[in-house]
Amino acid sequence: MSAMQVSQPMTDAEADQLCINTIRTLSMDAVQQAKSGHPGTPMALAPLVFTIWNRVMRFDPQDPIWPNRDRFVLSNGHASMLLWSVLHLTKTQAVNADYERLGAPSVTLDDIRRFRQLDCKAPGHPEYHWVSGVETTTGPLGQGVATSVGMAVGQKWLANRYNRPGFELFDYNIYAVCGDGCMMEGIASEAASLAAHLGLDNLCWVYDNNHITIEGNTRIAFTEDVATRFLGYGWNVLRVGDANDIERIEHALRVFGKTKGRPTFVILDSHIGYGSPHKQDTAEAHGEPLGDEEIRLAKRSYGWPENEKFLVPGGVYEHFAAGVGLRGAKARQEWTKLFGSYRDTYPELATEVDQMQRRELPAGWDQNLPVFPADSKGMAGREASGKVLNVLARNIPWFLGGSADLGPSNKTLLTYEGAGDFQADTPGGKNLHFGIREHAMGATVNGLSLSKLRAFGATFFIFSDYLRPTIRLSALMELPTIFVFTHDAMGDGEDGPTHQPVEQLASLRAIPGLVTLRPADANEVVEAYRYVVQLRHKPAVLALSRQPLPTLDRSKYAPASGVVHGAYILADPPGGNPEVILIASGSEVSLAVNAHEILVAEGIRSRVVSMPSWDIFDHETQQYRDSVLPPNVKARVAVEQASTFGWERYVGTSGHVIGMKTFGASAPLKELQRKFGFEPDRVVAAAKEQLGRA
Ligand SMILES: Cc1ncc(C[n+]2csc(CCOP(=O)(O)OP(=O)(O)O)c2C)c(N)n1
Ligand SMILES: [Mg+2]
Repeated sequence: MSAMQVSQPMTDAEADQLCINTIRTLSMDAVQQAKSGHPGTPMALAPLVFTIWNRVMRFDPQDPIWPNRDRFVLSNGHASMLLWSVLHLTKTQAVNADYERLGAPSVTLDDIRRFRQLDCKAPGHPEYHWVSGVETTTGPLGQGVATSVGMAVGQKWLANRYNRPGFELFDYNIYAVCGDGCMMEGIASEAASLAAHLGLDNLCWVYDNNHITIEGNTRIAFTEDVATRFLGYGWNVLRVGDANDIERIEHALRVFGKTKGRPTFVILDSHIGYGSPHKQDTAEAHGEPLGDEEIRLAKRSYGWPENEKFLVPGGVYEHFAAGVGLRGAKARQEWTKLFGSYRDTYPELATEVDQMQRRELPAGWDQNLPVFPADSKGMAGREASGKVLNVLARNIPWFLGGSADLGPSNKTLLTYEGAGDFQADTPGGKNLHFGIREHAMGATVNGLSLSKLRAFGATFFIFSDYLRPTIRLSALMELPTIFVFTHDAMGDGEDGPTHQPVEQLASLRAIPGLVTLRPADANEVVEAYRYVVQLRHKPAVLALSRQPLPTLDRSKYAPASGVVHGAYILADPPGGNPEVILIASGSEVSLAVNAHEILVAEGIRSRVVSMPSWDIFDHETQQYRDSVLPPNVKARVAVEQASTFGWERYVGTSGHVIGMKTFGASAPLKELQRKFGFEPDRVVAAAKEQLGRA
């Protein structure tokens, strides 16, 4: 179409093409202006994204968080200009963290002009929370598609619990677009396998089969038969041989809509950098600006005014308004009306939906949380955790989760009457069985959190490494996902160093915004959960012991409610005024208490600080922190069965840290404790040394 025709009356087909070319040219111009970014894939996938959004998706740009909207996930997040273009052209509105509509566009043309610049709403990759209309943060390849599986599980669960005859409250679909990179990443394989097992027919992935990645043609590294692979998983596999054929694309999406009992995988053959005479089908089109001259040539091939930049021709906004805009508004209005009468008929259920959407907890969420009596034999952290999880899952209808095949070991099985298993034919179950797919588990629980459910995922602490990228993303997205990790130190002795976490605590503590908690006894486990469940915008990791830990006598020592401060004074010498401070977490707290008793008996004024969470403590006031760790008390010993890395911040450069400087070893726990110095005598000796009384 020539520039002249732009303002003329158009046929629908012309308007479609105009919209598609607007997405293409905005993307090219933005990347060129930023001198960085990925133009080629938006040029190729503009017809796909146009078709999904303007012809199929049920999404109201006026309310991008309407609960029954279809979800769109751009798993090949480097092609973010696709999303910024379509959010802009549909005039999607901004909402804030309190879920209020701001009466302003989510992405302006100015944002697109400032693509990839500080504070603009068109960042390098899609960022949930930062730009309204982004359903999940993507960029680490494979994460988007895997997270979409959690969204699909979430929809199934919501539909099962809240839909009633005549009230289809939740019947939305999830569309994810991905590229070769996503297909190569292991997480996508785990997630695809799980999705097919669970029969998630609300899930559609479209694979941009362009044979190009950064290093060149995929023949250098990726020659498998992807279609056969997905057939093997049990997906419905479709193929569209021409990424410019929007009728065929629409047809495939309609087939997806009718496919029952399995997810749909659409292989879309495309040409990266479509329309660029010298860059099409090359790796250069992937991640480099095209250059001014090449942009002119590409625009010429689209029939676009060659020298116009950031042009949105007349009719484009209108065509989106008449497509997704009208369809979405109508769907949302109908839904809002439906939900109104649902509220009259099922007030309790409607209240649940409201609370969930705002990440609030139902009344009575903490009733019946256990209190454990003092017991020197005690209880394992995982054991106490299992009891708490079962109470919480009962009290909070939308609290659910599971383990990567370690449920009996993690003690995460929800065993109360009616908890049930989540399977294709029982989508109301609250026990998720992720199989041995830790990475997909992390993405799935994130997808559930994005769907406003409260979800937990569990495995051994050592295998947190297998899902670490998803933990990081939950923190980046500010999602209240809960990660339950048991066997948190050397407690599984005989399994040896492959199973003994050393550096995991330090590395998780380094993730901004993540709350890591390592409770000391059964009552600290309860308090840790009490804290975590109330978080609305932060993920949490619970590191729990395999072996029994003494349940501390809270009439003698401070109450476990101190957990809420991250660290608290557990024990002080008679009359207070400590001269040495012992700081510990988890299983080492009772060890510190034993050492403290010995020291006090010898007339040494020691204090024990239980420090389940650095992160929480660091957010306390200076005054509180100084009251727990008085700056003038320099004699300090930290004890933790983990890497010593970072403990200087609490013990100072002159303090002593009893921790791990090597990997562990295979032996009974008692022997390991002796070998690595986790015994009261060693703590006592270190304290005396600190005081110069060794
Ligand atoms: C986990 C991960 N590894 C590596 C990268 C860096 N990276 C970004 S895009 C890309 C190539 C992706 O190829 P493909 O998915 O085929 O995208 P296309 O160029 O076809 O759009 C790579 C390696 C990344 N973003 N995430
Ligand atoms: Mg590719």
